[in-house]
Amino acid sequence: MLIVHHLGLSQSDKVVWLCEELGLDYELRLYDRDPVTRLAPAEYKALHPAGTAPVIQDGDVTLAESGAVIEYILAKYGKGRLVAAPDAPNFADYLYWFHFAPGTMQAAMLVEIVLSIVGATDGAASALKARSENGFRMLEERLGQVPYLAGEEFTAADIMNLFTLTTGRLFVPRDFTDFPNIRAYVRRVMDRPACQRALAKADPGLTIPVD
Ligand SMILES: N[C@@H](CCC(=O)N[C@@H](CS)C(=O)NCC(=O)O)C(=O)O
Repeated sequence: MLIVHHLGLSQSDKVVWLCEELGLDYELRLYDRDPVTRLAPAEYKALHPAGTAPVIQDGDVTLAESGAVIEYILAKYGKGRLVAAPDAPNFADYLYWFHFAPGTMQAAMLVEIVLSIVGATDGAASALKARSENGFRMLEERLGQVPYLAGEEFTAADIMNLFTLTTGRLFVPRDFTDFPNIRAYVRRVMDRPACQRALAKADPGLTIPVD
């Protein structure tokens, strides 16, 4: 059976969400972050050399890296659901926004965390910080044009991006007052029953930033 190892308050919540969307039979194992470092505990780090969430196990396969994990589950068990096919007009959009989450936004969030730890405020720090600002502006613009990131339909590109707009803000606070399209989008995708089920299973009792 597919085993999803979920680290609390982490982007492995997107794997739980995908499994719920697809109606898969899976086993969920929960881990708390170290209360002091807020990093993964030793037993989570032992699952995969990367030492980061998400990690899944499926038979002999142990896989980390969020994009790889989501693509693996979609390819093995998705039956064509939640993806844009190569011949679909929005295929390039699907790919772009799918990879936008780990490739741009989460990298930018990590940079912001490091900058705040070292207290850097110089020009280089500002230029690096501008990356996430630019990313949020791009998301706001895109979501003013289409209801979902890949276009008219909800896809795995949306599953990839929600963490940055919600739980990720517990680590890097971000005010979306001036981003009405992002706020409406977050409510739209979080209203999905599978998303609600995933949040209740992955981080029970957690109130995550929505607006
Ligand atoms: N590029 C990796 C990044 C994974 C990552 O940094 N995960 C965070 C959770 S959001 C983590 O494991 N943090 C705890 C730690 O580093 O110990 C991916 O997309 O899976």
